[in-house]
Amino acid sequence: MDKIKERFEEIGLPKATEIKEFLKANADAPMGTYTLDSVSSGMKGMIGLITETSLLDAEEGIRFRGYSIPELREKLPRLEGTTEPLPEGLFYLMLIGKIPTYDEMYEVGSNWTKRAIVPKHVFEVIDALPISTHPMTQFSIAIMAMQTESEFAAAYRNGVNKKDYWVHTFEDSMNLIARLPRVAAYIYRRTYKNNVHIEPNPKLDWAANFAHMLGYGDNDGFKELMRLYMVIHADHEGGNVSAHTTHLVGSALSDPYLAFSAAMNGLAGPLHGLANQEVIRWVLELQEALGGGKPSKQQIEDYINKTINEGKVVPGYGHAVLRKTDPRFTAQMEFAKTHMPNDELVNIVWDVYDVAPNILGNFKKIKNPWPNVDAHSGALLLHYGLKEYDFFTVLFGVSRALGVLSSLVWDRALGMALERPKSVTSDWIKNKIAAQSQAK
Ligand code: CMX
Repeated sequence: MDKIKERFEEIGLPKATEIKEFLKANADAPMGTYTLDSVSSGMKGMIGLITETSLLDAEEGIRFRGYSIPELREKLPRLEGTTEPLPEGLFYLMLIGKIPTYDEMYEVGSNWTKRAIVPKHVFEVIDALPISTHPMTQFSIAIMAMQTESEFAAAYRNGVNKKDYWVHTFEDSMNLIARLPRVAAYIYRRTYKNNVHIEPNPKLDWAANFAHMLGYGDNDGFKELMRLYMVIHADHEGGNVSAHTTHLVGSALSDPYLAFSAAMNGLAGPLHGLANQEVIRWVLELQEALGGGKPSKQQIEDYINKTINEGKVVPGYGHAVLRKTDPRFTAQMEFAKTHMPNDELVNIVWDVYDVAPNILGNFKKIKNPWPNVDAHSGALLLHYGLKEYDFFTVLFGVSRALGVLSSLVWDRALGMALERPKSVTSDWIKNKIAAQSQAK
C-alpha cells in the first residue's frame, strides 16, 4: 500500500470514526435558524454541509485545516532555493490533517508522478472537439473521457463493501490529480500552440511540471507562480459551487471523475471561476475603449459605473461569504510586488483596487465591495506571457481538484449521506405563512 494511503488509514480513519460518533451523539443539536430569505437567496449562510479540509471566515478569509494563507506560505515545505510551498504539501495537509514533513510532501509528489500517464483515448476525445471549444468545456469532457479508468465504479460494480468506498475514491482522486496537469497542458498547447506538445518532466514537482508542459520550462518565476496559484485556489470550504457540486454528485456514489467533471462545469460559470478570464477581458476592453495605455483612476471609476449601469457585474469584486479583501488577492499582490512591481497590467489591477471598493460600497445591495481571488490572477499570468485568457479557469480547475477530491475521500470515510434537501413551491410557502398568521 502506498504511504499516503497508509497515513490516511492510520490517522484519517480513526478520526472519521470519532467524527461519526460525535455527529450521532449530537444529532439533536440545533444549528441556527433560517428565514425565507435564507432559502430564496441561494441558501447563503445556512449551515448545510460538513467539510473538513477548510473553513471560511467572512472577515479573515480561508483557513486550510486551521492555517491561514500567510501561515501556509511560511509552514508548508518547499524545495531548496525556491520561495513558494508546494501544493503537494497542501494536499497532504487537507487529506491527513497535519502539516507534512519534507519527506511526506515529497512522497505525495512521487506518488502522483507514478500515476501521471493519461490514457491515449483521452487525447483522441479532446482532438475530436472543434478547436474553438472553450478550454473549460474541453477540460470537463476530457475528465469524463477518463472515467473509463474509475476504480470506484469498477469496485462498486463488483460489490465492494461500504467501509472500503474511501479506498477506491482515494485511488481515483490520486489518479485524477496526477493526470490533470497533462490534460490541461494538452488542451492549452492544442488550442493555442499549433498542437505542438511538450512531454512531462517527471523530475519536476507537480506545479513546475505543469508550467513546463504549458511551455514555461525555462521560466523559474512562472514555476513559482504556479506553485502559489495551485495552493491558493485549492479549496474554499464546502459551499462554493465547485466544492458543493463535487460533494452533491459524489453523494449519489457517482465516482470522482463524474463528480469532478460536474464541478468543473460549475467552475466554468462567470460568477465563479470564469471570473478570472472576465477580469482580464474587462480590463483589456477598458484599455481598448481608451485607445490603449494605462487608464487614469478617473477613467477606471467611470468604467466601473458604466459596467454597473449596463446591468453587468464588475468581475473579480464581491463574494458570497467574504466581507473583506480576499487574502488570496493579497497573496498574489505580494507576489507581484516582489516579482513584477512595474508591470502595467498589474498596476491597473492595483488602481482598480484603489477605486472599486469605494464605488461598489455605495451600492447598498452589494454586500462585499472588496476584490476576490480572480481580480488579480490573470494579470500575473499575462506578465509571464500566458495571454490566452479563455484558458485561465482551467488553471483554477486543476488546483481546485486538490481540495474537492481530498474532501470527497473524507465524504466516503465519513459515510456521508445522499444529499437531498426539501424543495417547496411558492404556493406552499404562501399557505404556510397564511396558516402561521392565522394561528397567531
Ligand atoms: N459588480 C456589480 N454588482 C454586484 C457585484 C459586482 N462585483 N457583486 C454583487 N453585485 C450585485 C449582485 O449582482 C446582486 O445584484 P441583484 O440583486 O440585482 O441580483 C447584488 O449585488 C447582491 O449581491 P451580493 O449578495 O453582494 O453577492 P452574491 O452573494 O449574490 O454574489 C458574487 C457573489 C461573487 C457572485 C458577486 O459578488 C459577483 O457577481 N461578483 C462578480 C463575479 C466574480 O468576481 N465572481 C468570482 C467569485 C469568486 C469565485 O468563485 O471564484
